[in-house]
Amino acid sequence: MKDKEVKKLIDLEKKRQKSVINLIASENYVSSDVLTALGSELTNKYAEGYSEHRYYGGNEYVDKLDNLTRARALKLFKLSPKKWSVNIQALSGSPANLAVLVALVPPGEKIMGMSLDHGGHLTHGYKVSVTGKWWKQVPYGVDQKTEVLDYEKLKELAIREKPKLIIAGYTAYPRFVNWERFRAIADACGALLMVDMSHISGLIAGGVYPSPFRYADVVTTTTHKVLRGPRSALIFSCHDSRELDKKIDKAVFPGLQGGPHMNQIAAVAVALKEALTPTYVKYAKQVVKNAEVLADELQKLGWRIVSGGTDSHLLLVDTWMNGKGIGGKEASDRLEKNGIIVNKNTIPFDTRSPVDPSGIRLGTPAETTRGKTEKDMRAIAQKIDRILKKK
Ligand code: DSN
Repeated sequence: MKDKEVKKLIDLEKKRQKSVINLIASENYVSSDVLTALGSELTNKYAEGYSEHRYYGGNEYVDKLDNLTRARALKLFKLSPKKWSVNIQALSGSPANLAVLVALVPPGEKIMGMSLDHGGHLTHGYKVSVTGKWWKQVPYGVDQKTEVLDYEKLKELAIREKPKLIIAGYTAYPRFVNWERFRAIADACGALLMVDMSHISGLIAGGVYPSPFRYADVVTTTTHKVLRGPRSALIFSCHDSRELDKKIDKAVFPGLQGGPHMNQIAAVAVALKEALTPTYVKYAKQVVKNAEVLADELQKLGWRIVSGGTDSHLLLVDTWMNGKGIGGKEASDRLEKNGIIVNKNTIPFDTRSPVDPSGIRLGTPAETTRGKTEKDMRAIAQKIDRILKKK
């Protein structure tokens, strides 16, 4: 690479990534094939439109790549093209979620989404996101005592508020979600059900987390978390008389975006094929085992784990413990100084501020990619404990 300044920064970041223990629940390390596709000549191509209906010439191979990627995405989640469509052009998770709302919910209407401090995402209608400005969020959360979803309370809320669309699937909820119960709630108030499976799509692909497809009308996912692809997103929608898929395609292009990033789409295709292998299934299983052991060991060392554990790749540690411990910011800073990268995180019913909340979020996808197993997780938990308890 001729640009020495940029080369130096890339090399330093590469070195940093290798030298730390990465417990950011939403990060991962992609394969060299994914990197090759990302850095390919496909970045030179403009391909506005959809396969076989483009606004520029020269899309012979791009169309083939587009068709291949969509076929792989449907195959990975065991979906029939007769029942499901997938849009592969959204540039990442936030624009994907916005596209669904633009397509399916008139501005000013209500959308029901989990509050940010309980584990929801900004784009599920939080006030600082455009999704909270153009639509009215009906916020919901977990039960204060159990710290898990209370489906009866959700149903009462949905019937009272009558949102047009309900969003399930979160960024900081460690437990299984009962998609069937969500379908019943959506039906009880006449809402569409959208599942944002960004955090768990890799676990669903690996068969270690329940699939939402039997129950949802629309499913969005980023591709760079457990799924281990490039930063991008997929939007799956039911392909029926309601024409949700057509509305979503129009919202993505020309509604919100211009030309798709075809190099990114090629890298998604590579990651999807990787996720279709037995090696990936083994990986997904290990991700969950590692998270369970990390939670268990921290609990043994005296830390409170939100909801008492995890069913997935992530866990929330209450580091504050009603003033007996330390704040999430200090915890995250201290860990980073000692080579462990995490993010500070609110816990449900947090009394502290989001910039210095009561907890941290830990995830195992990245370290599992690097070959870590249960014994490493026990050692990491002990290291975390020593760092956080140091006076
Ligand atoms: N920012 C991602 C996360 O860390 O969960 C969600 O988009």
